[in-house]
Amino acid sequence: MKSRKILLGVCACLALNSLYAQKIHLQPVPQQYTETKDSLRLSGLYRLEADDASGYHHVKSLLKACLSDKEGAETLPIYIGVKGDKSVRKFAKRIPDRAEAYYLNVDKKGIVVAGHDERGLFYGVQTLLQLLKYDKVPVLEIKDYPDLPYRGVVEGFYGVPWSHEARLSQIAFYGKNKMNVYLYGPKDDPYHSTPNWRKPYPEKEAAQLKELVEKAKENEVIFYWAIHPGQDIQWNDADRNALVDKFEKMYQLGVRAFAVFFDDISGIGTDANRQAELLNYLDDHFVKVKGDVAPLVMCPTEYNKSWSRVEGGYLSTLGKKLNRGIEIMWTGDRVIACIDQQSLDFINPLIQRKAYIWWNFPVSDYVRDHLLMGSAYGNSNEIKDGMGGFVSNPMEHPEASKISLYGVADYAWNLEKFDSEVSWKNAIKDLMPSHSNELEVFASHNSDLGKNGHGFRREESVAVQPALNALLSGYQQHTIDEEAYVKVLSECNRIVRSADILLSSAENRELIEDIRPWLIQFKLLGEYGREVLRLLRIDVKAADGQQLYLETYEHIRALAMQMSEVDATYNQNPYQPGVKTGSKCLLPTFNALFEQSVLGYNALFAASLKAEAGYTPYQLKSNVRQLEIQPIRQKGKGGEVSPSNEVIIWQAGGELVVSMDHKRTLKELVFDLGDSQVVEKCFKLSVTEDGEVWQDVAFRKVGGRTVLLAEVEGKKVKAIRLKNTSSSVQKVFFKLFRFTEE
Ligand code: LOG
Repeated sequence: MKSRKILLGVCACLALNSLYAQKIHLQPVPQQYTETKDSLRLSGLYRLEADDASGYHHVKSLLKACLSDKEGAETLPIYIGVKGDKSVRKFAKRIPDRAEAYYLNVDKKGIVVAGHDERGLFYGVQTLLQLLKYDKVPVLEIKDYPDLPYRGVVEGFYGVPWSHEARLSQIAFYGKNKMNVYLYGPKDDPYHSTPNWRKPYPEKEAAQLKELVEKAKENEVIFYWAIHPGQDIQWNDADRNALVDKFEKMYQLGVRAFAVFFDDISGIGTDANRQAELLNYLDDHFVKVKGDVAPLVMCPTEYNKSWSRVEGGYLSTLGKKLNRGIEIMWTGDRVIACIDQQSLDFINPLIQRKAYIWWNFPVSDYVRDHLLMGSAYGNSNEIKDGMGGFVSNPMEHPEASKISLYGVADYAWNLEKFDSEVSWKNAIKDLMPSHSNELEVFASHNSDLGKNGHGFRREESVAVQPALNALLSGYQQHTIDEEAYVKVLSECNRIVRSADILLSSAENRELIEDIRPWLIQFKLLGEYGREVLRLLRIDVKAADGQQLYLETYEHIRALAMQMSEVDATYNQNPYQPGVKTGSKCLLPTFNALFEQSVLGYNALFAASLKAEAGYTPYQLKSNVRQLEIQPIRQKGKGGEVSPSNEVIIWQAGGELVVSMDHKRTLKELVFDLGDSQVVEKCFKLSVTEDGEVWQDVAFRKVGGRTVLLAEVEGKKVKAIRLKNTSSSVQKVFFKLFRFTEE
């Protein structure tokens, strides 16, 4: 076959010419990388050598970014090809014999990128593009391949689905970072789930999905379209055909990979035998018949260990009955969990295949007032042989999710070399090259989830935490730890500066829009901290000390009020409304310092300045495991238990008790467990005035089909109790529990 020569010219990005060879950073970290002491100054002039008939248009177009029409200059050849192509024949033996592998060599004679297959070639070229950003590189050789066959993202969260533009940008990002799967399954797309899964997409959405499929192809990403039919599926021919018809419609839009999700459902849809029969039918009569469709992926109803074995046999039934090639998803020991060898040792034998991990991070649909922008740490580095795939469920903020998705890409490609901290820093640089320092400050204080029903927490404010602790404990003993004080103060300054710079940065506007309310709040938090620190220093016994103290005190109260206004104004979703930032270490420490200082002042001057920050009048107790740490919060004149996304396994006798700090007069109480008939039959709602004698309260349906209104108006109560009084486990949702006071 004749070789074709294409001239490539100077890359604009190569104009910089440093004197020193920089340390090469490649993402994800390659499996085998060898460099010699020799180095090569990249001239920026290349010619492409590829087999004429090879195609690889999407691969070639990646390199075209460097095209120039300058001819005649001395050029360095870039040989690209796939095993079997003439252009890379000499290197065939050096390509690792694994799917998606590539071989890359850079020396004075030229550059070689040889893929095991087309995707491998694509990945090799991605690595090359990273190298070409340096003006000088060592003579080097890379042999690379992924540890896991499937790596990527499941858009599987509740809340506002990603926009079309955001998805296009995501898919390009996956390609760049060598992730090969995007599973489309936003819970709030009605055509994915009940009630409209049977219906075809309207024209506009269909056209957009088609475009996504094409974008995915260009980026070597397998576009999986998932359906979530379990809440109202009837196990009959009509529904089976409806499902096949829907798949067929999606096939016509170009989709060549399908998934069926049975998570978070109750009722007859949860039957393992029926689910397996349906999946096998789809496998035998759709996937295999088409011939060009990827292996099916399914998400089971019992998708984590804490729910399995409730009725026994669900997972082993799937394991036994599901066709071998069908992948089974798994979130680990709990809904939100990290994966280790033990978790795989539990699940893999049961399902008789390697679990396809659905990692519920950085998803924030159960803590929507927080951003999860910390590193992707916590999964074992030694389990590459135990997983069939690894996909991450992100936040509804697409751009902000990229920090952890970058880490996921890094992890799933090369588990043993994954360093979450290094990867996190690189991700930040990648997202905002010119303002990475500021973004790092923000992300380092916006990573924990706060108290939540899943009990999943993350590190936050790690670097400044010792100083915060030292300052607080010193102050509690009436001293100021000078070193800690300076550190915390400079962190406050950094926070204010970073927030300002990011808010007005022209770089990555999509990201700034994702996080804008949190940036506004973050700036206030920095100012608040700064003023609290100032307060600690005021000598109240000096001439104008008291005056200065009162002024600063007033400023702090004003900042606190502005923070609560931001919390009550932005991000007002009905689940966890509001905007929390620095909530793990910074805010609690500032609050405690403030309180301590004001109490001291009050004692000294017999004053009565308000000192408390964040007092809550309600408390929740439950012996239902999924509810026991569910947050409760004040909402207007009343309170609300945070709703949950999943099905609650509510044991016989299990109860939820909301108690009040003192007797309060109720006006209204509404609650929703998803199925009002079950509630009427199996649950009792009661209230107590003295904390001892309980009195049942009647309730009835209002408005929506499942919302119940209790007759509590005018009742004086110390506590409210909802109890499963039937003699069996009830599987219910927990969509709403809200009361108001008179
Ligand atoms: C859902 C998922 C949701 C996530 C976090 C799975 C398999 N399903 O509790 O849609 O985003 O947890 O809230 C889930 O995780 N249910």
